[in-house]
Amino acid sequence: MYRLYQYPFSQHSRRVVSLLEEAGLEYEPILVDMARGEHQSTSYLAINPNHQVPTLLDGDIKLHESNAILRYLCVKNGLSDWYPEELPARAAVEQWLDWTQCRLGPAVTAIVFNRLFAGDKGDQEAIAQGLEQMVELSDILEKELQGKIFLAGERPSIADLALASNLFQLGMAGEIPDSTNIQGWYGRVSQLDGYQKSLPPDTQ
Ligand SMILES: N[C@@H](CCC(=O)N[C@@H](CS)C(=O)NCC(=O)O)C(=O)O
Repeated sequence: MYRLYQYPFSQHSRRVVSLLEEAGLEYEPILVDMARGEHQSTSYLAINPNHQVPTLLDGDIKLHESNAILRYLCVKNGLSDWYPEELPARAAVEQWLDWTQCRLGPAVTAIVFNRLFAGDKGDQEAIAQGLEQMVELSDILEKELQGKIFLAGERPSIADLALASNLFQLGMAGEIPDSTNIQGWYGRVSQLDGYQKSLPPDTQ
């Protein structure tokens, strides 16, 4: 059985939980209570020296990086619905996974960490910069989703799960873009049972 070290308020953890739940894969969730600093503990650093969640354990394999975990689970379990094999759809999934990680993620983290998790130490300038970046990023995403059901076709993929986990985070800060295509797409991903099950307590 997979063992997943995770924290429900972590966007990177939730995308992995969404896939495990959607695909019906058996796993043991292990809470790393970040609010209590458990991600910095010696025992957790031995599992993931990056002091970050999630980490997946599968026998001798130990994996960090949420998107790498998503790809690993798909390949290992033949989840071609979630990680399509046909090249154009595969390329779209890869592109949006990387975009989520490299472009959207840092802006979301700057806003959400500093507004919600950093307390008095919240960096107001970082929030302002994140919000400014979100203007551009929302526009890119809104245009991409024009006429689309999901990012790589008519059914959801791991790219949708990854991106939606970031949007939920933005939602906690009251900053989900309110444009039509993003709202429509986010509504569709939000209806997925596995996505719902990944959400923090009291937000489902
Ligand atoms: N690139 C990593 C990022 C993971 C990450 O940033 N996790 C956050 C929670 S969402 C974390 O554990 N932060 C604690 C820290 O960096 O010390 C991934 O995709 O898994």
